[in-house]
Amino acid sequence: MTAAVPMQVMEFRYNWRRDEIQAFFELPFADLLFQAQQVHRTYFDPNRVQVSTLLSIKTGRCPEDCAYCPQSVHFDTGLQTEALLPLDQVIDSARRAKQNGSSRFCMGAAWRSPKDKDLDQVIAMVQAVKAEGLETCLTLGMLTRQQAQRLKDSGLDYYNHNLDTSPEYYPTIISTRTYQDRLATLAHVRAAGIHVCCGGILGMGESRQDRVGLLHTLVNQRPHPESVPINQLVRVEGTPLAMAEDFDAFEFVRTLAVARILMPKSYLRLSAGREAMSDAVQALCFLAGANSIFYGEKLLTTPNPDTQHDQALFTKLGIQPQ
Ligand code: SAM
Ligand code: DTB
Ligand code: SF4
Repeated sequence: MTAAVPMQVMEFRYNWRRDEIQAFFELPFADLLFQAQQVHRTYFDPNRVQVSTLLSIKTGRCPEDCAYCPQSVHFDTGLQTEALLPLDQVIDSARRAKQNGSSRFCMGAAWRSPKDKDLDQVIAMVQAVKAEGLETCLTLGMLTRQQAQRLKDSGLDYYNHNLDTSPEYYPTIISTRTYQDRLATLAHVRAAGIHVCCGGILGMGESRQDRVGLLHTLVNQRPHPESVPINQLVRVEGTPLAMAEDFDAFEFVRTLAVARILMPKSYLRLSAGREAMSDAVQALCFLAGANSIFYGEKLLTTPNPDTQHDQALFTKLGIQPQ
């Protein structure tokens, strides 16, 4: 007999308790993966993976002090900084991403929050990328209600704004903003009618309870975020987390599986950290319910597996990118 897990797993709930979420983490690995597969197969084709490409449209010199981030002005990471990119460079990158098979183009800026005049330029980028036949996603930091509405009116499909970890652990990672600030922007994005992309980072020295706490916040949002990126910390020299311990691959896979069970219809993105993962671990991530990745040899500033390697992995696994 497998451990008892409530049968309401197949329902959509927004009132999960932390102890219930913890119980999924404690299941034997095979039982957890089996449940995650059952949920996954109810809502998705298990052999299809959505593919997005990232572009850093403004790089470095960010005033925030996120302990994981190579782009913070507080840490010396030797990063080459870059002002907001010209529109034609963004269009060139979007065209290449489409040729490589990406269906969504995500543009990220190292801002605490955009100024209204920055937004004018970013809106032109959203419109141009959409005209290339790609879905659009932005991640620009905190937004006001009015800014979120302007982005919606410009046709933006997704906004990425991560909660990163539990509310308790958050202040040890970032001191320049609060969890509540993050939740407020997420509420503005949701109210404007933009699809929400919201997830976190594993491997920052947090405990399993913090991973439970992150999922607890995510799964009790109604509706669930449409897209949930789960990043493994990319350790960058010069950041306070450069020397973080190796993160256990099984705990990474477990976290994805629990997320899949609790947010059955959300796209779960196996995000940063794939460069440090074997193909076998990535295959387990797909088995646990991950169904989206970033294509292309760079994330925002750090390396990602090259597209040919990913295409070979998909062929080996019989996965169709879309
Ligand atoms: N500045 C905006 C913000 O923080 O919302 C947008 C860009 S920021 C780089 C986007 C996300 O990348 C962060 O929220 C964080 O979750 C993730 N990230 C940044 N550095 C990372 C790293 N070294 N490893 C894994 N994920 C990272
Ligand atoms: C997300 O959750 N991961 C992506 C995307 N959203 C913007 C960013 C990962 C960044 C990794 C560090 C870097 O390349 O600078
Ligand atoms: Fe700035 Fe975003 Fe990096 Fe934090 S994660 S330092 S807000 S670019």
